[in-house]
Amino acid sequence: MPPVAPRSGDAIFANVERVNAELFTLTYGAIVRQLLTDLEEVEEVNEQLDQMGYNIGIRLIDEFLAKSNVSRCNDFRETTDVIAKVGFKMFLGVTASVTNWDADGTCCSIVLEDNPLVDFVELPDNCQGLYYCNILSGVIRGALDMVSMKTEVTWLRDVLRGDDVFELQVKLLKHVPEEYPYKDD
Ligand code: MYR
Repeated sequence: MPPVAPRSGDAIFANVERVNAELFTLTYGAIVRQLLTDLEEVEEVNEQLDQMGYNIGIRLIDEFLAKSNVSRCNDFRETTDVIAKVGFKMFLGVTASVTNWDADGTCCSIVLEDNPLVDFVELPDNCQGLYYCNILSGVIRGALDMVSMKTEVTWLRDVLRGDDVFELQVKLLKHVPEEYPYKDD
């Protein structure tokens, strides 16, 4: 029998991380599958995933702000950049880019080339109306709600629907800046 070479700590952690990521992906897939079984219409599944994401987002923002050391953003551009570069990295292990800004800086696209949620996923023909990753749009909407930004988040492109990348449009509907009981000066 060949001797078993001891693996370095780094190799073990890399392996644990990979297994965790796969478990996360498979668990999400199982949730979507269950919703497809339980609900009659694909649109209801989309709605349910978005709502689940929203409920996660309104809680996740605290963890994000505590762990990321991100300070208050000056505008919506900075906020979307933080989501794409820091938020996606922290919770999904990938980064995204921000493009397609409108003239007044209230609407843009977050483009995702890698998306671990869809590893191993192929949609059957009867699920073509499904927004498989709708949990993500809900997470963003929920997290932004907690920092006083009302948004509408819509999928424009989806690899599972034959597009080359994932593209989420984030539209700022209303920003209610928090008022502080003191003046900075
Ligand atoms: C502020 O101005 O208070 C900072 C606002 C930062 C908002 C960042 C929201 C992070 C959402 C993470 C989404 C991850 C999706 C996988």
